[in-house]
Amino acid sequence: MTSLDTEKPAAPVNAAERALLRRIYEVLLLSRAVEERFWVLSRQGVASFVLTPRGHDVAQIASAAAIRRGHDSVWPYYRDMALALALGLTPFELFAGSLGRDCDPHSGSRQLTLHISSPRLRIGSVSSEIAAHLPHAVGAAYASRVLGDDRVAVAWFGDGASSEGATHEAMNLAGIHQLPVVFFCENNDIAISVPHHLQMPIASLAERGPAYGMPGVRVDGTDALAVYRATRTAVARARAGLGPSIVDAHVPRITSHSSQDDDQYRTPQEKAAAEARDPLPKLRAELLEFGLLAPGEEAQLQQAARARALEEADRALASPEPAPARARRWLYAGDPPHPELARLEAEGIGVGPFDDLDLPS
Ligand SMILES: Cc1ncc(C[n+]2csc(CCOP(=O)(O)OP(=O)(O)O)c2C)c(N)n1
Repeated sequence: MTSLDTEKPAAPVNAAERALLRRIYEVLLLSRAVEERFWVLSRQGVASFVLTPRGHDVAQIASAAAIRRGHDSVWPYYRDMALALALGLTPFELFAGSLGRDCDPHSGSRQLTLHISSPRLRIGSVSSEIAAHLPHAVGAAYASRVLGDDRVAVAWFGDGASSEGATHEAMNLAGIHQLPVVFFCENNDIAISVPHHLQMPIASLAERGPAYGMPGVRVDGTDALAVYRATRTAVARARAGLGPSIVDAHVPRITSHSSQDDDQYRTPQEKAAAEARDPLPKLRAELLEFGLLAPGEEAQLQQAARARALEEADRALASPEPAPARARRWLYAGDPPHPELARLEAEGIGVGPFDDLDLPS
């Protein structure tokens, strides 16, 4: 690969960025704890399959910090569990969805696992079809143009999704109309088992940007600040009416594609290379270097994250499954929202992990 893998992480320039790094780390630990719990529940046959963000997580969290939570529109894909937590979704909401509970706030258990959505956080409900949500994001951006508001739409997707026709259609339309949308690729060099060079004959999706009439930037997706800054620039550009951008974040996929496959299509060397790019030890080292994490503090944070994941998973497990009599709920307009969803909506966007930081909005 290119020098991206070995570049030294960006240094924080101000107190807000230092505080941000620390918060990203806390969300990262929560995401890892939630993911571990998911994996156990899946192996026990209680939860359906799990797709982990491990390796993508820092890029997801850092990019989430660059948008206006509850204002901008979010178009995630199935691997974006850490993104969801960074935007203020709770582990309970994620577990309730994947465990098929009646109170699943995403869809009342009508969606596949980890197909997160949230009207209050303006997270769109997406399909399992990869890249199908990119035109939706462009549609949301077009709506902002028509309505004259300053919302930016951001779509997260993988390198495999970049091969789909929908990606071309979305980028082409966004470029023609210079819409306020950011295309954030979590490029892990593999789509289930198909490698990067069979998805695109170029080093980075960012290279396609100018051809669609937009800038494209490639960034080391394990470098939290670099991802935050690249996404901020793209979001600020869109908000200022200067049009769309592509951010291609180079990330490792540390686990198998999902808990349903055994990763046998990768060599032990390829798996070891992905593990070696784990952003967690890298971020920990940065925090220690900048004095943002006391030695020994991590164990405490980890324990708290695991306790929270366990408690919220147990609470989801204890909540009822949907009653068969309500199978046709929401087939027609007019059905009231689920009380859990109504409660969450009434509470508003709640408190997010970065809300109290002095970040530019
Ligand atoms: C249109 C379509 N084709 C194929 C699939 C099957 N499929 C599910 S995930 C996936 C790989 C996607 O890879 P990528 O976009 O790189 O994301 P990653 O899982 O690597 O994060 C494929 C091919 C699908 N869901 N939709």
